[in-house]
Amino acid sequence: WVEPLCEGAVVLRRFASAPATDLLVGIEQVAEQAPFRQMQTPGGHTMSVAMTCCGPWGWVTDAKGYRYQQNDPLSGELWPSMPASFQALAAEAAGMAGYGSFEPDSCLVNRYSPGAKMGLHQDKNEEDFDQPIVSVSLGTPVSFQFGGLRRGDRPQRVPLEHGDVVVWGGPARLRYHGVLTLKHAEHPLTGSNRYNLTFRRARS
Ligand code: MD3
Ligand code: FE
Repeated sequence: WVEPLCEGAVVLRRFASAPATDLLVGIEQVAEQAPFRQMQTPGGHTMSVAMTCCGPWGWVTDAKGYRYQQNDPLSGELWPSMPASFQALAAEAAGMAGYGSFEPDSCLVNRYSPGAKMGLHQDKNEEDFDQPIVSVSLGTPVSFQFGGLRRGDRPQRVPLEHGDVVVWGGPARLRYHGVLTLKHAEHPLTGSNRYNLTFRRARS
């Protein structure tokens, strides 16, 4: 079940199914300290996805732009620490995809409710594009899209379900990607929500 998606990217189907309940407890604990919020894009739009972060660096967006910072702008406090189980899962998944010694210093937690989506974008606020990104899907299914290195490249669609883990590195690291509108569905562990954990190395 190590399924190549394209050069540099693999899907580990259901890899996070067994630890899913622990991961969801971890998300709840993170959200007690740093609540989910819908951030503003630099263009003045409110994101439909609600986000929070854990680990030393958190990804934020506001009128000033997209960036990583060590403090939660809502509280001014450091982001909650990354649960050890999160870190271990991310490193294990990266290892299975051929990226050894992945030590993420940032975990962005995305919460999609029905109707939420994420437009095509590149993840390029990190310092070292040689480090992969690991993404863990939990809850209701969604259609993920990934394109090429140029915005105009026609994207492919990949269904992502509860427990699926994707590792993006090498030539896939800067590919455009996004998430189509979440449809209404029910999952026993998350209700109508989908969660995505995105593990990154923000700083070298
Ligand atoms: C492909 N999140 O938070 S993770 C994001 O499902 C983000 O919430 C999506 O894109 C989500 O930035 C998808 C999958 C992902 C992450 C990074 C990538 C796919 C990627 C980097 C390069 C190519
Ligand atoms: Fe992304």
